[in-house]
Amino acid sequence: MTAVDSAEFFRENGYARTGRILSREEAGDIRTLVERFEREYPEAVGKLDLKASLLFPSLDRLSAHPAIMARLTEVMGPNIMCHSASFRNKAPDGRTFVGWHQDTAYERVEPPKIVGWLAITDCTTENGCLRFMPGSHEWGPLRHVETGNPDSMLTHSHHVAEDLDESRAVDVPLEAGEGVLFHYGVVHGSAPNHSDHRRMALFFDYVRPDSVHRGSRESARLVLGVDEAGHYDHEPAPTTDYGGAEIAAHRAGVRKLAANFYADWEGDIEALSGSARNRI
Ligand SMILES: O=C(O)CCC(=O)C(=O)O
Repeated sequence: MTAVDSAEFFRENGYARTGRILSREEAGDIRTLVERFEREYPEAVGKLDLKASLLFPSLDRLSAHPAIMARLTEVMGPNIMCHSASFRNKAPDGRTFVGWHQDTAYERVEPPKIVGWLAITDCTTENGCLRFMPGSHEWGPLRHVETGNPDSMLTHSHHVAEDLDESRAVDVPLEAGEGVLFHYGVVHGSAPNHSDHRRMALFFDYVRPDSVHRGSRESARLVLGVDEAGHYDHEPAPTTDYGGAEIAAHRAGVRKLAANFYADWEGDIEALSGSARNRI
């Protein structure tokens, strides 16, 4: 049976399983969309790493899915913006991993963002499901180190610098179509994929419209309620899959995000992602 955690569990532990958001068939449709995109535009696969919901109407609709909104409002209130949508597709290579980290390491937003992470394929301990350090969202910002490890799925290849008591870690296996919400400050990661198939996941970063973001002005898309604060530029809804206007809106949004998240990045923003992260 699909496990569901309460809002109280979220406040205590920094994460909570949402239960089923999509049917297996609907999750399969997203997989098909991604695989078709990878075949047709292999050079653009990195665009799936950030703000992917600006490129496809079906992902934009999913970012505002009533079942996700119902769970989010319990912990975020009635007004919600989607700041980014990212695929994390982990090859079955036994190497690619996500080190223990807090998302707050490179992005400071108050109140912190909440991530809605959806399993597109079954995500198991064997194929590297998400793992959490329960309660670590209350630990405050931890020091992180950048390792340069090419097998890290994180573009800064960072992880928490101090020793963690791994015996406290909790794996969160999910069936395709199930989700988990987590607090931006919770320590999380995922181990290599030792199965014979790719692990696929899609997550949305959600912010409150009245949240205060460190750095220059960014954009986001209002998915629930109203924006009375005006802290973010409003992003347009995509109307066609990977059309010209969609690509332009995506580029504009990613540039604003990258100005803060990758402030010290010296390379080409377009080439930021898709290296280890969404390897086919
Ligand atoms: O999908 C995963 O395994 C974790 C991804 C993650 O934590 C991140 O990209 O910040």
